[in-house]
Parts: sequence; structure tokens; C-alpha cells
Amino acid sequence: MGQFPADRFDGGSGNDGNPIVAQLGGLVLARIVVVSNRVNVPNKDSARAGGLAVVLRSFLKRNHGVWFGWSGRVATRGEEAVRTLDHGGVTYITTDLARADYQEYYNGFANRMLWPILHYRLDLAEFSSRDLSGYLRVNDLFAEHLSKFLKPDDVIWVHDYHLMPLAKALRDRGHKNKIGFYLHIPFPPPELLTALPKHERIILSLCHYDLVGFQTETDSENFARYLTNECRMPSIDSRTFIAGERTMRIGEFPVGVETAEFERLARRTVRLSFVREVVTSLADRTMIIGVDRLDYSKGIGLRVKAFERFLADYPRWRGAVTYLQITPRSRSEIREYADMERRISENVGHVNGRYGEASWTPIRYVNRPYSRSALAGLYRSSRAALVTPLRDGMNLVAKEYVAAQDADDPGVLILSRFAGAALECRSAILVNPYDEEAVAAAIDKALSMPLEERRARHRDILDVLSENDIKFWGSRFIEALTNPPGDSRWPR
Ligand code: GDG
Repeated sequence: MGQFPADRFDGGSGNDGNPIVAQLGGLVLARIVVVSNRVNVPNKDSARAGGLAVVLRSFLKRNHGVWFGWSGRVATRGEEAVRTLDHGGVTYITTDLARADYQEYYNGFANRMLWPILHYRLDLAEFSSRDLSGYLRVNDLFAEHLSKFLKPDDVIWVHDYHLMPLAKALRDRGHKNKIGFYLHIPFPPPELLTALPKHERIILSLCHYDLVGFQTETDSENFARYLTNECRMPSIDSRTFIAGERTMRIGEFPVGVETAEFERLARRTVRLSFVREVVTSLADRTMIIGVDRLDYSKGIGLRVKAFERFLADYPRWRGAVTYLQITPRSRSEIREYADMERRISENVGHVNGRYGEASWTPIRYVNRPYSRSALAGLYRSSRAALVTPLRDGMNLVAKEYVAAQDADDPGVLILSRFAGAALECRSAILVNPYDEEAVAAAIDKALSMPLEERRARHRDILDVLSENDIKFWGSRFIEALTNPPGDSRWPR
């Protein structure tokens, strides 16, 4: 526990509206600089999976800004290249990372410590002081590179848990820009977060931002509770904290998808020869789809067990349903991920061996990524989607699935109550992913649901997703960042 030291804040007040950031009909005239761990530079690999990349690509397409971050390349120390590319109105600036930086910052502190803790998985978190130093060092390195091209009126939008201390590193270099931070993943209750050794060093550094955004109210309340109860930070109200000379605000900005565009894409891509080939190969069976990066937060292992339970409890569906699980590998260099990959493959093999027939494979499990177009067509061709993360900031797959449906004959979303998306998708069949029996019953319910009910549920969710799409999400965040508190547009 500790008081927040006022003298650590020297970056100017968060209250003085930046005069250079003029607003015109919601259009921000300042340059927007987005910073994230990875930059999705347009190339032949840019179709690869990743929620954050998907979101930022579509945000920047509309905003002609700058995108800065790691190139994805690991170089020999001293030979890390910084590259710039202008493409489609967006400037991409990337830096390589040295091997030790990559290990300690990315594989180490970000993905073996912060990712599990922020997903409520204390059991998987591994702390190392060396990784923490690497994490702080890379944030400093990013700030150093950014410093070289930042203009005083740039609005900086930093993304995700890899870069929590970045604003502090920029403020230390004298930058007084508006800087916002958005956390794409959950923020756990302080009782759990405080198990992170030296948590103040990381979490309190968020107070150097002007605005810290979360996916849901639970996440922002957890953060507010951490600041109030654990750090005794003074506040103006429940969402505005005083950090030395500056104020830092908190808000909820549930991330969306390109709802209308995705519907159009799906309508077109059901006709792709690849999608038609998959559908033909089902031989009139009903398809259920799951699409997730291979990650323990996604609950794929328990989902496979729940599907097995479904085949056991509802035998009339045997031979009549195919569950397609698309699971591109991620973070394979981390042991937990490699172990999980082996376990899931074994479980799938077990279910297929036990229930399959020479002419029917219950689960089709593939580890390769597919193009966005192929995914859209497959979503639309599936009668139900199984989206059952154990904990998820939002979950874009749930939203993409709903957006992709044919409104006249839509499929049914089965969604974990522990995904941020559950708040907006209240008309999905909400399930507890730890309850195999309930998930099995939900699958039966989805497959048996009458057309009218499917239509009504789909309409309810689509209404919400059409309003809160990706464009709305991005502009709400930037408006909140560039408008002083008290402004009527400030979200509550
Ligand atoms: C983080 C948070 C939050 C998946 N497989 C393929 C593929 N994907 C695309 C999906 C979707 C994205 O990747 C995954 O997004 P999620 O939201 O489901 O999950 P994370 O990657 O964990 O994202 C999450 C998100 O950030 C945004 O804030 O919602 O809670 O964990 O768009 O379609 N895309 C392609 N091929 C694949 O095989 N092209």
C-alpha cells in the first residue's frame, strides 16, 4: 500500500484542453499516433489472427494516422532496424527487438505474468525480476523511438498490457501530449491483482495517461477500487483521479466490429469455392463453429469436453452435427501454450475415436489460420457458434458471428458469461463454460431453436452491434481523450 507521490507527475495537467486539437463535427484534426506491441504492416501475412490487430487496422483505415510498434522481427543486439512505410494513408513505423528484449518483455513479463494475472489465472503467472526489467526497458526503448517523430499536438493512443508504463516513459522525456491507454483484456479485482509482485510499479504508471479505457464497467470498477483502496489515490469522482499535477480519467469503451461491412462480406463469401467445399463435405449435417487463437483463456479444452457431453446426453444429434474448431497457434514458444496444444489435440482425438464413424468425424480441429473472407462465409454457414472463453476482455468472434448471419435464417450464438461481449449480447444463450452439462444443454437448445426465436435473438444483438461498431468505439475514445472532463460527450 502506498500514497501516490505527487512529485512523480510532471507532465502538465490533464485538464487543460489542448487548443491545437480542434474538433469539427466529431473529426479530430490532430494527428493520431497509435502505439501497440505489434504493428500489422500490410503484407501477405496481414490476414493472420489477432483481435487487436483486426481492431486497429480497421480504426486506422478511417483515420490516416501513424501506427508505431514492434515489427515482429528479432534481431541481434545493436542491429535492430527502425522502418517506415506509408500505405493507404497510414504511416507504419516499426522497430525490431533484440532477442533478450523479446524474451523478457514479450514472452516473459507480458505473456507469462500480465496475461495470466489479468485473466484471473494466478496459477499460471510466473514472476521474474529480470522479465520486469526487460518490460520496463522495452517501454523505454519505444518511448525513445517515438520521441524522435512526435509532434506536440499529436494525440497518442496506446494499446494493451504490453505498454502500461509507456506514458510515464514519454512524460519522463518531457512530452505533454494527450495520451490515452486502452486495455483490450480484463482488469481483475484488486484482491487478485495485488498478487503481482511490484504491482504499483506497473499499474500505477497508468496514472500518467490522461484517459484509461476498459472494455466493461467491471474492469473499470476494479481499477478504480485498486486506486482507491490499495493506493489511496485522491479522486474528484468515481472516475476521475488526481495524480500529482494531473488528472486521470477512467471510462468504458466496449470494442466493436465492422458490423455492416462484415455482414456484406459474409453474404458474398458464402459463395466462395472454399466455403462451398466445406459445406458440401458436411453432407447435409448441421455445422457448429468455434474460432479462437490457441490460448487457455479461450476455454477450448473445456469446450471439447462439453461437446463430448452433448454427444453423450443428446444421442439423437450423433451423426447429424459437425463441430468445426479453427484454432491458429499463438505464443507457441511459451511452455503452457505448447502443453495446452498437445492436451487439446488429445481430447479431440479421444472424442472422435469414441463417437466418430467411418463416415462421420464429430470434431474437425484445425490449427491453421484462414482468411477473413473464408471465416465470414463459414460463420454464415454455421447453425451455431460456440464462444466459451473462461475470461475474455470482449471477444470479437462472438460479434463477428452475429454480424455474419443471414437475418432471415440466422444461427445461434452460445456465449460465455465471462466474455465482455456477454453484456451486449444478452440475447445469446449465455453459459458458464465451467459447467459441461449446461453447455451441452445449450448446444441442444441452439440446434433445436425455432426460426422465430432465432430471428428475434439475432435482431436484438444486431441492433446493439450496429450502433456500437468499431467506428463508434474509436471515435468515442478519441473524443473522450481530447475533450475536457465535464464535457457532455464524456461517457458515463
Ligand atoms: C484481444 C482480447 C478482445 C481468429 N482466427 C482467425 C482470425 N481470427 C480473428 C477473429 C477475431 C480475432 O482474430 C480474435 O479476436 P478475439 O477478440 O476473439 O480475441 P483476442 O485475439 O484474444 O483479442 C479480446 C480483442 O483483443 C479486441 O479488443 O475482444 O477479448 O483478448 O477478429 O476473427 N482471423 C483470420 N484467420 C483466422 O484463422 N483471418
